Amino acid sequence: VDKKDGKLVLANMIWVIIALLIGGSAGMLQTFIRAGMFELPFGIGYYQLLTLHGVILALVLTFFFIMGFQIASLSRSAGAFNDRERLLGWIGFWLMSAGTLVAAAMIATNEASVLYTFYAPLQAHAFYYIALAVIIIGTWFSVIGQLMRYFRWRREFKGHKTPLLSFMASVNNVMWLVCTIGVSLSVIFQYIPWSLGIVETINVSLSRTLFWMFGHALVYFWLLPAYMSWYVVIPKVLGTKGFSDNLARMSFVLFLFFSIPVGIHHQLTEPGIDAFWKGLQVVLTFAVIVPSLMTAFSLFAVFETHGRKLGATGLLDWFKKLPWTDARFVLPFLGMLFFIPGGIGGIINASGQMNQLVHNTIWVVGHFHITVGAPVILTYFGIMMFLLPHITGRKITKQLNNMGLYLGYTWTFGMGLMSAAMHFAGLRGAPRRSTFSEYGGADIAQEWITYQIMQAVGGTFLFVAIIIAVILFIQLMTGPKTAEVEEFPVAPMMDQSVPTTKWVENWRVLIIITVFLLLIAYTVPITQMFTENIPDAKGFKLW
Ligand code: HAS
Repeated sequence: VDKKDGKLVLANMIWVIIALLIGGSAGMLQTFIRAGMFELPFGIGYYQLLTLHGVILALVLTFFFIMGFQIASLSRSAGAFNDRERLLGWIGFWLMSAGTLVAAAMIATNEASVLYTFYAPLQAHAFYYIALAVIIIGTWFSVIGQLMRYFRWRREFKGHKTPLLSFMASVNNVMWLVCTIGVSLSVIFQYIPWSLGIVETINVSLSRTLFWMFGHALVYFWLLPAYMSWYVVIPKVLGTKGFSDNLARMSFVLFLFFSIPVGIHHQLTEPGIDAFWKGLQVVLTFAVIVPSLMTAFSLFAVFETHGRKLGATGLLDWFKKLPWTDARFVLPFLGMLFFIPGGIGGIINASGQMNQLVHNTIWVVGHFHITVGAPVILTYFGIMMFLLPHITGRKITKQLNNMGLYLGYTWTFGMGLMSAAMHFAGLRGAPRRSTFSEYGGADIAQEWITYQIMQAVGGTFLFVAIIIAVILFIQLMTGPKTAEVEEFPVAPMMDQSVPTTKWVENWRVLIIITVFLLLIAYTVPITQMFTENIPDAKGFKLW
């Protein structure tokens, strides 16, 4: 990674560490409150803390990490940014930082206790929505700088296959530009005028639909950087080649197509959306599972071929040949293990009838902790293990590698316990987004208490893991400089020399298909929100 680009990457990563510490501490308190073991002092509200926890981890930590890692990936694979491209990255960084500080101030003063989904009719201070808009605009600046770097490479090396990492980052960036249109329209034309008192009412269905048009693509925006590492970095850490360049590109293209027209699977129990359109988006959701299955297949292929090269001959003994003492491998690998039940849970959620059982229960919270909270975050940790010393001119020492392993095991134990308890409690009906209550002595609520205590124990382990992580990351950046610098591992693919099918990098075609699917999935449901199903009552009109 180029030195000047490295500074920008590092600036983003420092936010990641701060967000981890604040958001993680809020998370531990959350589990104690839900277990009835702790009451918040100084009049701090439960939803205030929950908003802080969600926003700082799900939005702030992830956004800064993704910008930092993608800039590093482009600089590593396509070459250094030029001054203009890097400037866009810095403008993005400062806008995101300013937006984050204002949003944090609004949450701290209890002016924005609306959770990370900011569903209307919950209302926050107008500054909060403006701050969110500024954060999103900040990401656009950074993303455009990255796309300019990618397209400059294409111009300079006309006719050549683009570096895989740069292509992957660009898919994620284009997906981001398209999916943020919905939520931006909602924030600018609905939430800001409504919170300023310019209009009295807000169309709740429309705001939720525009949110989820963005909100589900958001989960893949988090996931794809982890997949970039699984496809490209992990094989190099093993000392082998990646499985297939073409398959990896195809899987990312499928994410571009199917990440956005699926948001209504978060609204399956909501009135105001026709069953046909819910059904269609469920079908599209099953399509977005395919690229994850392709990824799982590639990973197994890499692991097995690597083990066989090292002499494994039995059915599963190749498994033993994996580098079990290298934190750069173990952290993401633990994440992959979580993604097996995480993916199964997602498929359950997406299945219309089963969604009726789990929707709005704490099962869903369990689901997102074993998707974003484990595969994604553990892979981010694995990336930080090499990226921080790589940028600051250091090497991972044995002691820091071992700390990375402890981080992985503690996180896995804590997250495993907490999220398993959430899934089981959810199946017994425990609601999400609720503080401790005995529900008037209801028998069923008694059943949830054991699970709530398990969550608090898991939350405590996670907090310990966060302390390890923060100390580790600071040491990775500040230890003594070394002559030999940690590498940013990038593996060649087994089919490196095979040319890519032309249309896979024909952005005009890719964007047309993406927008076409988006229009098919959303035109009628959104039109109906203006024309039908809108009771003429305060709170349900457009404005
Ligand atoms: Fe989800 C709710 C459906 C994936 C995050 N999801 C959420 C929410 C979040 C979230 C944050 O259809 C809550 C939002 C809120 O606040 O209300 N989700 C899915 C589906 C998938 C899925 C179908 N979700 C994710 C990912 C997330 C994430 C990824 C974050 C990063 N989700 C839903 C639905 C809801 C939902 C409904 C709404 C629920 C409701 O009613 O509210 C799929 O993408 C999953 C596909 C994944 C797989 C797994 C592939 C496995 C791999 C690992 C291989 C392992 C190896 C190791 C190689 C098919 C790649 C091998 C070693 C061995 C030893 C075996």
